[in-house]
Amino acid sequence: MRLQAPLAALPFVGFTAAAALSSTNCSAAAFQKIIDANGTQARVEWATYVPAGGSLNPLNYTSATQYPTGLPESCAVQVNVASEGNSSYLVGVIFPSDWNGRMLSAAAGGGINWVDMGTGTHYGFAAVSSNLGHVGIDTAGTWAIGRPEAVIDWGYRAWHGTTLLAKLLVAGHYSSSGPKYSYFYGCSTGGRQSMKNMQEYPDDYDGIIAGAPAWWTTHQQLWNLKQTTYQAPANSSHTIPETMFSVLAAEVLKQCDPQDGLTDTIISNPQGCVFNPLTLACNATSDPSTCLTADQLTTLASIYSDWIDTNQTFVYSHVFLGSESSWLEGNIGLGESSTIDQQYWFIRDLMGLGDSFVWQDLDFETVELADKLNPGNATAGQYDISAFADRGGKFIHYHGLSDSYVSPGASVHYYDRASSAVKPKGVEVDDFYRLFLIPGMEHCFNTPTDMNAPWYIAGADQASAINTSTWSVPGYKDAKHDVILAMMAWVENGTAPEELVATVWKNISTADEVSRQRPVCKYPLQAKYTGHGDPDESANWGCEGLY
Ligand SMILES: *[C@@H]1O[C@H](CO)[C@@H](O)[C@H](O)[C@H]1NC(C)=O
Ligand SMILES: *[C@@H]1O[C@H](CO)[C@@H](O)[C@H](O)[C@H]1NC(C)=O
Ligand SMILES: *[C@@H]1O[C@H](CO)[C@@H](O)[C@H](O)[C@H]1NC(C)=O
Ligand SMILES: *[C@@H]1O[C@H](CO)[C@@H](O)[C@H](O)[C@H]1NC(C)=O
Ligand SMILES: *[C@@H]1O[C@H](CO)[C@@H](O)[C@H](O)[C@H]1NC(C)=O
Ligand SMILES: *[C@@H]1O[C@H](CO)[C@@H](O)[C@H](O)[C@H]1NC(C)=O
Ligand SMILES: *[C@@H]1O[C@H](CO)[C@@H](O)[C@H](O)[C@H]1NC(C)=O
Ligand SMILES: *[C@@H]1O[C@H](CO)[C@@H](O)[C@H](O)[C@H]1NC(C)=O
Ligand SMILES: *[C@@H]1O[C@H](CO)[C@@H](O)[C@H](O)[C@H]1NC(C)=O
Ligand SMILES: *[C@@H]1O[C@H](CO)[C@@H](O)[C@H](O)[C@H]1NC(C)=O
Ligand SMILES: CC(=O)N[C@H]1CO[C@H](CO)[C@@H](O)[C@@H]1O
Ligand SMILES: [Ca+2]
Repeated sequence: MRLQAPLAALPFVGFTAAAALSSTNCSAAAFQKIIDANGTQARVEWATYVPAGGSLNPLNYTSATQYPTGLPESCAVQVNVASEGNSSYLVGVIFPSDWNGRMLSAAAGGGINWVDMGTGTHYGFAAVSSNLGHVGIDTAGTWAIGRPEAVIDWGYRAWHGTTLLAKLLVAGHYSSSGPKYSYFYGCSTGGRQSMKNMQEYPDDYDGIIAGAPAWWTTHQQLWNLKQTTYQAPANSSHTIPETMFSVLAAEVLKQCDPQDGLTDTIISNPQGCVFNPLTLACNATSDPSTCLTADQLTTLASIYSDWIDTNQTFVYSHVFLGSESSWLEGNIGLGESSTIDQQYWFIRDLMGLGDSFVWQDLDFETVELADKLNPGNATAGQYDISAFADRGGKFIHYHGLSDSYVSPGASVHYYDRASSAVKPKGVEVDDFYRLFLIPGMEHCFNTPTDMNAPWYIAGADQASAINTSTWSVPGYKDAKHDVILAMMAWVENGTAPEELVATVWKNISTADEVSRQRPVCKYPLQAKYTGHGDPDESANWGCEGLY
């Protein structure tokens, strides 16, 4: 299904599919000509024609789950952009022949995010991404050692440059005046990228969609190590053992599920749950693998508490009740040194404290130093985003309440602070910025098996959980169910999203038979069952005040 109505409403002329497809247009030379005429320092590495149904695999992945497949007929290009000193970054753009007149940037993951770009082309977007100047995901920092220019590119500079270059190429390739509307979506570190861009360069995009954003880089990365230290060293008397994780998840679900008003396997309001961990306390007859000792209960209390440090300084929010399903594979883990090693990249390589820094050294001074250095100015911590509101920008922010990698509390913190910061500027937050907390969603996608909560809203990294040739919400390609279409409706039509309907299917691989759908309400509202009809149908729910 194509996006018919909005296309028809756009006054785009001067572009035909045939024009975009001529071999002269989709050649490295054609793109280099556009760049040179602009005086930009950038070199086209390659351009390639993609036939309808084709794939694009520039990183030579061996599994089709890692690169876009089943693309619409397109032209793709990769450009190397010179930055400061000897640093440079890569920009990728896919130009679908059947262009919708708009641009969609997909935040970087481990390099150019070809998968989410591919998703964007199905809507008709010219799709853009960047590698931000380094190879590898943000869990290794060796690329940053001794390269302050590269750290600035990563922090914010490469995305601005990428955006300008992409707009230039879109104008040139389609012989147009450029994209009529530009959007940016990303999750996790990608959510940070989109928020940082909005804060520094409010004119770049009309709409920003940030999922589970790791926006508070300096505190976020230190907290990820802090989480691991609660369990360290491995096999201590205070270490919660592997066998306890599922027991704990089940007990939290048992206690918190009904407290939100409906026993439906979903914890809709984890912050409103009064959880009593003593039901798991060991006694004389307990099986030691399924109970918690006094020391382990203390560890649990730390995990569920905000990181408050010297002088009552709030450093970072805790994980919420209902996030236990991802603790074992995630940052909390078992206190093993191998898990801790993955948390060092920011402190050792970006802050420059080197390999002699060990987890026992983490303290409030580390936090103060992180804030002072703020490597690459990466923290997207500007709360006054009224400049973005004033230029007509819209911001949709969402976060899964079962996320243990980035605390949903950090998202609430940002929203609350931003609301207060824009008010004195005469800006009402609700007019341009809405936060959606998704009950039972883990980090960016998925839900704990036992909860089976609706989580899919076609956000960043979500469509590829179905397969790499799908897009939007299969069966529900509309602004109620798809956050990208919701954003377009808000920016282009002024229709603000009051709620988003999230979906979970019986089988995510086929995404054919819906298991449950439910509205996700804008913060601080919460979805409430009307009391009539099937609770697995969104029509039987409404949004109500949480407080
Ligand atoms: C992928 O394979 C092609 C063809 O063998 C090669 O030219 C290209 O350099 C490879 N790309 C990467 C990132 O390894
Ligand atoms: C890049 O520049 C840095 C100085 O900023 C230098 O240390 C490094 O050797 C240079 N790398 C290359 C590949 O030229
Ligand atoms: C280069 O492209 C940018 C982005 O589209 C544009 O703002 C600028 O005016 C262009 N410069 C020239 C010399 O064409
Ligand atoms: C902790 O104990 C488990 C089970 O006895 C063992 O497999 C693991 O190697 C131990 N880990 C460390 C770091 O000692
Ligand atoms: C002892 O602990 C177990 C859980 O480990 C619990 O099921 C049982 O009720 C407890 N017994 C008493 C007497 O508290
Ligand atoms: C804590 O607060 C006291 C009293 O205001 C101040 O003197 C001290 O410097 C603070 N400590 C830190 C680490 O900021
Ligand atoms: C980082 O931000 C600070 C404060 O706004 C500013 O003074 C500094 O120039 C910035 N550094 C870079 C590399 O952008
Ligand atoms: C804008 O509203 C019109 C009329 O309801 C609708 O047809 C169109 O799809 C909307 N555009 C977007 C981008 O949502
Ligand atoms: C989901 O569908 C896929 C593809 O048809 C199939 O291989 C898989 O077994 C199914 N999973 C479940 C849990 O039914
Ligand atoms: C991908 O998922 C979509 C939506 O469920 C489906 O229509 C399509 O057949 C799937 N493609 C592949 C290659 O599995
Ligand atoms: C940028 C560019 O070269 N655009 C051209 C693409 O091809 C069509 C048809 O050949 C031309 O009309 C465009 O100017
Ligand atoms: Ca419930």
